[in-house]
Amino acid sequence: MGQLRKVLVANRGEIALRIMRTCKELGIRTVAVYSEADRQSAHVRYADEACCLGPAPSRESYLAIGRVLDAAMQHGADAVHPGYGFLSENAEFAARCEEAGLTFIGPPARAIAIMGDKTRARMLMAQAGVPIVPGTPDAVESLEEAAAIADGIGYPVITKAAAGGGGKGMRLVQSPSELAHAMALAQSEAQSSFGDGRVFIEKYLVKPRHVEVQVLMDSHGGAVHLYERECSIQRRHQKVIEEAPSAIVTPGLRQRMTDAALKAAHACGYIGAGTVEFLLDRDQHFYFMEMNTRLQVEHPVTEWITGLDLVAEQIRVARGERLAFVQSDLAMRGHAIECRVYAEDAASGFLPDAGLLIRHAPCSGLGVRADAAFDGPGEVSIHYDPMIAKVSTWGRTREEARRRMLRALKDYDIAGVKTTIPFCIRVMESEAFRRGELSTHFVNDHAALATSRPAGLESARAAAIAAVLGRPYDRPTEARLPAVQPSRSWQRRRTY
Ligand code: MV4
Repeated sequence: MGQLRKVLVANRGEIALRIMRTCKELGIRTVAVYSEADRQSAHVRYADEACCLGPAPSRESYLAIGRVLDAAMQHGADAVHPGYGFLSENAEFAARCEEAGLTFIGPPARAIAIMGDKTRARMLMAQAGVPIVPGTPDAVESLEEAAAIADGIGYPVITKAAAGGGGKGMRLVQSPSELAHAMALAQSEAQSSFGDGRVFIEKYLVKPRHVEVQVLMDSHGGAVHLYERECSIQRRHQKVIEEAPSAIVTPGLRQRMTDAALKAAHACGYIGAGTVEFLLDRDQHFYFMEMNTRLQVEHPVTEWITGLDLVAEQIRVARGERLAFVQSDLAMRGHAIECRVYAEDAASGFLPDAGLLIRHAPCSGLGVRADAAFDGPGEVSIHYDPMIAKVSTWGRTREEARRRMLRALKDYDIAGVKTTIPFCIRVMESEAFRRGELSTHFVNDHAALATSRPAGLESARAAAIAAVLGRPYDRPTEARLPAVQPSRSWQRRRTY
């Protein structure tokens, strides 16, 4: 069993703090890394030690493998936890950690590499008996081959990039006449996004749901699933609202999906915490979409219904310990919902906002958890993902969790940037959400939820700004609201 005395957290924001909290509970010292833009950030102040990686751009800081490894060596870290995003699914980084004698708190580099290539993953799943969407397991070599396959599976079909997810290289093809143009666009986008233009084709599923299964494997053959999460409410392939369990997964479907997820994990020699994503169609058929070889943003909803600390489990597995439980020891309890608080303006197509967070006091109370990147006012940077916090709630029932989320979001006291809080409130209040009528088209199908303002919230925001700026609050008119930082578009959007 490898003793881990000091862990370097190769990340920033809420996930860095979240990982450090568990490390402290386990008596493990922590090292924060930060860019110049994050010098004053909460995760830097919370860690036992800290190391500046370099300038703000991620490629010169959080993505700079050499600099992260140097920081780990300089501070005498035993292990590195990558969090999500950045280097968390970089097989080279995982391998170089191990080569440097550092424990990588994550899966083997080989498993990351396999699941990072979507066609390689699809072929492996097909061989392992995990359902994949009808189509080409491998990338198509020619337009003629693509046409023959599309004719075989029937239109509509969808193209996808072999080298990555997040919707890049995805083109819906309704008929044979559209195929050539769609393939050219898909290959070009895949090449520019990933440096790899390979594209494969699948049968297009109409309004599927995104249901994913959390798995946890140790290095001694121990393996459990930790049930499913519903993540269908997304915009531009970025999850916004997640819940566990899914409102429409029956016990029988749950058994089939969790069996398939464990099959997928075993097939790639997975160790650690991972997530197998499925598309679920309206006939309750499910198909492998991809496997995320990292801790997910939305892991708190699974922690709520299982009572487990997934970061602690990752650390125990990384130390070579056996899981302390088998599947029959585990049970779901209650229902959990998570809303992501992004510095984005839902009314303007979720364009990122950035600037000074002049007031930030997250919600709390029974069954409420706020994983926030800030412990007070601070700067929402244009250099990184604009997620400020995640609010998750637990209830004995889905309705109790929903009502608790509504109360928590309305209590969330934040001012200075536009956020997705009003959007999340409207989703929680919507009939479609209350009935569990979700699909991956939810945001498009309910576009009004992104624009109309909930009653009272605007005044609350104005009151918060006025309170901070010392202006007497009266009924604001748009013209008298203090000018909030102008929206500066945020260059790249990553999906986790
Ligand atoms: C699909 C699909 C319909 N049919 N594949 C895959 C990557 C993910 N970010 C979007 N993906 C989809 N793949 C087939 N064969 C619809 C989507 C999709 C989607 C899937 C899950 C969650 C949200 C989504 C939003 C738009 C499209």
